[in-house]
Amino acid sequence: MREGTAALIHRADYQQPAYWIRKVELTFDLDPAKTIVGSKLQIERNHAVPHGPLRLHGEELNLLRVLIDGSSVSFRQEGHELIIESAPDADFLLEIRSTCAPEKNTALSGLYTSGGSFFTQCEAEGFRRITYFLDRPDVMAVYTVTLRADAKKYPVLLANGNLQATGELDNGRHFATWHDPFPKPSYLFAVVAGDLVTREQRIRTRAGKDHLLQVYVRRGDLEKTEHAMNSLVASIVWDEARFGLPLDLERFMVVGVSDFNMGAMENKGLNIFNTSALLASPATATDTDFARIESIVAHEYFHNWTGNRVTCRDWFQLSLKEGLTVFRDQEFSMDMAGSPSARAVCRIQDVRALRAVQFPEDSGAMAHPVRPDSYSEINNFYTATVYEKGSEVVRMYQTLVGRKGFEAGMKLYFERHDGQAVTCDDFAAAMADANPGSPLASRLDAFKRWYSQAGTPRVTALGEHDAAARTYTLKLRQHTPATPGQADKLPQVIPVVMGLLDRHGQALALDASGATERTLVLEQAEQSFVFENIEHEPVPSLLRGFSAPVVLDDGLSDAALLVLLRHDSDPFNRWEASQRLALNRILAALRAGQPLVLSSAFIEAMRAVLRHPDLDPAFKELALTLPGEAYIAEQLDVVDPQAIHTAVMSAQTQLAAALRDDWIAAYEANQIQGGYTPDPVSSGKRALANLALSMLVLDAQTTGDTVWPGKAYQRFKDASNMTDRFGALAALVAAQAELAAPALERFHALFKDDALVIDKWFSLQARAPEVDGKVFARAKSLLQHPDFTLKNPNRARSLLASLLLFNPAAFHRTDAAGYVLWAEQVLAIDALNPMLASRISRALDRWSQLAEPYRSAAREAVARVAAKPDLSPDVREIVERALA
Ligand code: LYS
Repeated sequence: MREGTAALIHRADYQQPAYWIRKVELTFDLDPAKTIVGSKLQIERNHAVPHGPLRLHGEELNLLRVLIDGSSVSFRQEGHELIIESAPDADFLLEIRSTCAPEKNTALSGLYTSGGSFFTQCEAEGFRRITYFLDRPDVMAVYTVTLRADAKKYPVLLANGNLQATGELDNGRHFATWHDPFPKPSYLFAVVAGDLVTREQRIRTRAGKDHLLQVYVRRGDLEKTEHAMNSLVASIVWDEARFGLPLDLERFMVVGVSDFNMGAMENKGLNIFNTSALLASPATATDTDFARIESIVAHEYFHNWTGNRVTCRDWFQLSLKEGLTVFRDQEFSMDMAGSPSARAVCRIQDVRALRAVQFPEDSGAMAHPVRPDSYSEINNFYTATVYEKGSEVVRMYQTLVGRKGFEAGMKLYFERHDGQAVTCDDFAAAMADANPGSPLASRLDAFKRWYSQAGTPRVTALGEHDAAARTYTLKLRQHTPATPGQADKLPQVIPVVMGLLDRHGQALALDASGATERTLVLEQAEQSFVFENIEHEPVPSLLRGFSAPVVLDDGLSDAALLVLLRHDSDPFNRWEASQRLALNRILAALRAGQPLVLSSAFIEAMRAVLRHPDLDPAFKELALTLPGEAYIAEQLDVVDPQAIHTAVMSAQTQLAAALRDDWIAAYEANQIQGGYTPDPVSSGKRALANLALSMLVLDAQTTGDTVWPGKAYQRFKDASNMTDRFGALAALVAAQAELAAPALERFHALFKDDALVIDKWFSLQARAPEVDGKVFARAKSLLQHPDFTLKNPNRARSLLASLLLFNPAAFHRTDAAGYVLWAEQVLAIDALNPMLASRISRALDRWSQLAEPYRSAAREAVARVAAKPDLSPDVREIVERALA
């Protein structure tokens, strides 16, 4: 059912439910057209709140009957609620029978079918599309679930917890009963039924308990599950070693599904994964895919404690589990990477992603605090702010209390809250109470502004050297810009990890102890820090490791940045210096409206990085990759996407030409002999070789050289793994080389039966650097490709998110054709899958920052969509916020 403007739900209005559900018994008679769900709920009144009617959520359900303690009862249905006025005061048993239609469920929320099997997705509010319930995370119950289905079509029947019974039924049907001993909120419920195969492994945890691990996938995909299984085992080992958190279930299952709205879901003991976040083989997945799978498998597994054992009281607290779990998966990936420089590479990649997506979010119409104050559709708040900025907030706790202190805080958090549904405040209190006397404990209230204030703080640093007094005074200032609904902000608590270097790059002692690194805590609008015994003007290295999610303006000259790039002991800041040098050039050209000319100092610095004997290839690749167009746009008050693209392309062409011989050397030096492994060292080499190749093919387009495009084509044909093959293909496509077309055709023919690879094929074409509107035209024509469909979220995203969200120069056109396409596709997808439509609709939530003529045309497109009466609440919320 569709409604007009959806109502806002406010965090301040939270109230406990009027009833608790303690036990749930569900039976499913599975049928794609009409599944019958029987539910028996043990309910008791919550005496802590005023007496009221029992109001159960239910959507898209067909109600058959309602009984209380075996007798019929009067009830009414209002909107998405089933209301029973006269529920008993004493504990009672509520029985409900209803049906739903899984095969018609294109929203992929609740119970749905995909590839002939049944799957569920309940977070945040999908359970109410399965049966009537108090579908809110603070209602935790023990579930017993019986699945009945055709034994031939659905030989595998899975639900949360432990398998209790199985057996045959009449008419070729069979059943399985599962019991989950852990009380859980409904959003963690899951069932799966289908014709699936499984990879199994047994492990023993430290306590000597045996556990069964299973990865379920479609027939034919089994050989692509080894990496996921290895990642799961590594995650289990890591969580026990790092945080003392063991696996608490006899059996832990992971299931892959091709139709899924996001990456994966942490249902208790039965994680469900988008196949794109699960399946990998060297021939079909890139290094990036391998790393992403490892981190998502870990993320969902880590939720078993941070999310499942301790869950959220209400959805405003989403970052309590997501920010914390992203932090945990980032730490895991770093620990898995091993060497300090491989750890830094992980950190750099995480920060790059934060800046590319969360920073723009935080300065646009959808800006919201890590703990939002209101929403109309909770699905719209599974955002980079809640996840990635939330993770940065957790990281700052660790910076302020230390690694040991953080572990102590986690321990106290679980001692206090295991089995409960709690808030971000509870987490903060545990961290502070476990670390009395820490810089966190004394400033906890101010620190918690990170949860309540939206917007990215701007920190300005000004250093002053007093030669006579031999002191260096560092003045730090902070300011957080206004965001929708929050005009004035208070100062935040900002940990600034820093050091000072002399002109030659030598680290200076910061105090009498000789320490060369310190964490300054900036907590006022303006604060000065004085360093003694500083002979000469130093070069400050601030915000090492990106110690806080802020924008830093330290006004460093190119000369100072070059010192940092060459000598800083902090690899993150070395990388940052490379990015700042490039960014300064690009911004200067854009602000002056002049063509970009790279200075020879910059080019020589980049050459030195490329030639450096000790730097890792992975680091070199990151340092030599120019800042992304979205991040550049962030630095400007008025954004002209075409001008930004032209400047970046020009910088790239110049780097390609000026370093040609070094690119050749780097390409040749980074070839790997022998079999494929996705370890950080090999993937770093492949990344640098791929960057070098793309530079050489790009340069060949200018010079008319045919050797490098030919070599790229050869590599594309002969590659023994997807990273090399796709890298070569991407080089040809990005340069618009003549060989791109035959390569694309060949690639499609080779992989036509592998949906995940065909997604890459679409995405590569839609993300290619725009030249004269060709990329847009090609992407538009791909909408008609027989392999394209809006119904599969991975496929829809591969073409449309790539074009509309990640290719600004192809999307923002002076003729507004991009906006017309946006409106058309958002509406078409909204009719099928509101969650997906809403994601795509966000491509225009920053229209007001655009330069003309983009600005007016974009606004018009948003207004046109907003004028449609039957939008989903999901899309409605996005377009209305955009226009507000
Ligand atoms: N909790 C899931 C995760 O691990 C995502 C659920 C998204 C629900 N709309 O990130």
